Amino acid sequence: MDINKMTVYQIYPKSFADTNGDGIGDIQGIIKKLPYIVELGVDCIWLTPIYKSPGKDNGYDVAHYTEIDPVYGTMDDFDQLVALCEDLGIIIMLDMVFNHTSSEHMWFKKALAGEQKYKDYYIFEPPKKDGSEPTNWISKFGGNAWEKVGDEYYLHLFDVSQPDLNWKNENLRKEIYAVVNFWLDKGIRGFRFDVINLISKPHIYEDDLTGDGRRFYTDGPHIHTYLKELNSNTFGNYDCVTVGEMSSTTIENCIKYSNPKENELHLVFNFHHLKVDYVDGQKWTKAPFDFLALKNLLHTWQVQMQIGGGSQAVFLCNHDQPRSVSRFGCDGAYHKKSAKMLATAIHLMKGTPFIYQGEEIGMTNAGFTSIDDYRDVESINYYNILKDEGKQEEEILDILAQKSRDNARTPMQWDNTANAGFTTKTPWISPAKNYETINTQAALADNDSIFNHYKKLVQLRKENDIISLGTYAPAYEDSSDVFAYTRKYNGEGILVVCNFYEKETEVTILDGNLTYEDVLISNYGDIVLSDGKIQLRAYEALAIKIR
Ligand code: TEU
Ligand code: CA
Repeated sequence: MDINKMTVYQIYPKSFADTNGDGIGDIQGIIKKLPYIVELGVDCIWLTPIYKSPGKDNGYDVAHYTEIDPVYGTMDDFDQLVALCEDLGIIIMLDMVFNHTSSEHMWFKKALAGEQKYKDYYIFEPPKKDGSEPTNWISKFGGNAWEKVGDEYYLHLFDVSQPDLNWKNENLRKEIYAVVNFWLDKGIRGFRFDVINLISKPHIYEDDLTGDGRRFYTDGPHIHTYLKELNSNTFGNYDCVTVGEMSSTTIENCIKYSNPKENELHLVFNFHHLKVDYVDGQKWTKAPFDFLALKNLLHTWQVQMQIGGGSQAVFLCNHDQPRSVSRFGCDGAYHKKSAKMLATAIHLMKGTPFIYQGEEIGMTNAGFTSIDDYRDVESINYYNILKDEGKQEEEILDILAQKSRDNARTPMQWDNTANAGFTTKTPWISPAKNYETINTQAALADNDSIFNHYKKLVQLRKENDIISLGTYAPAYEDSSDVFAYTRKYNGEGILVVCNFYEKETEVTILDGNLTYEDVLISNYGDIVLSDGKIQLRAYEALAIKIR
């Protein structure tokens, strides 16, 4: 499997396509839309969790790892999808959630019933002497990370309904390997491991006097040993692609996670570049994004991962993030131009690009104005926390409109009919109001669409070794509005130049002999050169051949 030539398309099944009118996307919906995925040209589809789950965190609270949740269909539906994808040469990447289970998982139920074997699958600790929580750690979804049952507490780094698993326990690790092997036996060759760098907890549990506790369990003490063991007991024996979701990680660890010599994973996601609109590191705030920080983080990770021989997933959006065109581009007057610019910036980098469903048509933030529109557990928790802190309703809704994960979870916009063609009945979450103009039907009918730009980028990566294999170097590092880099391979290269703003700007030509024929891809269709400079219009993006 050539991960450098591959582009992955992320499907959030719940919001993709509903075929039975219950308002929730399903496996048959994915099957129905396979021709659309083929048209885009991607090599792999990542499905966020479709396993049996009470759905408190939309499937990231797994109650049974080897059963399909009835809301998505049956195992027969899944097998049908696998067979169809195999014929089409599309790899299915499944989401593996092994930091925690649902509190509805049989293991946890047995643990609560007092069965020691299963208690040891989780992390139970006695209270502090005063009876309070074992540590002051904060859950990622708000509040203390420990929940009391009887006279003990269990750890939940996420929702209270997501108890953390105890990876120190070898029996638990074997259960996990059995799950991965079950899906390997079904022919699955792609895995995305949810918050996998949080599984190795510290030897002792202590208060974090300087932070929220993450420094004790992020990239924890045995993490590399666990991943090597996971690899050798499961997917390491097959031709697979794996990607680890790394929360608050470091480059040094990500090199280890993904350098082939380490036999851990193939790719990593990091999120530092998606925190550039946090105020003082806090997500639940509202602010414009810091372009220089974004640029610096993208460059630093590209360069350092290259030096260390690691590989990364490159992306601007997923089901946990606001929509990239609303966040880093312009979802008004320069919708098309800026969406194509962002795509160009990401897809010509070193690594494996991930497209999040709807990104390829420039889907925008949800535009919700009432708390009743929101469904996400994290958003609702923080709505209440911000209220308790004394913030006004209007300000809170403003923050949610910018930061909520539901921005990316509105129904996929297929056409201009009711509910964006996602369902014939009531959708589980409302679509964004702009579906009448932003939808796949309109995109497919327009040669100049964002969709066609993505399609071209996916194709270029497959055909062009400079993009898949070339070395990366930052360009125009001093510019305050342009993000640019070069890629070089076997004496040939490309220069990628992206204006992140509406305001026109310019950069000095590196090579004096550029002509329009040298443009590999652009969002304007022509290039403006004058006085030895490339003149860049609003949100202009260009990839130019260089020597
Ligand atoms: O997300 C991990 C995670 O910590 C972040 O994505 C988080 O939701 C966000 O940054 C908070 O500000 C993964 C999954 O992608 C997410 O959907 C799950 O809710 C979470 O793990 C728990 O399984
Ligand atoms: Ca359905």
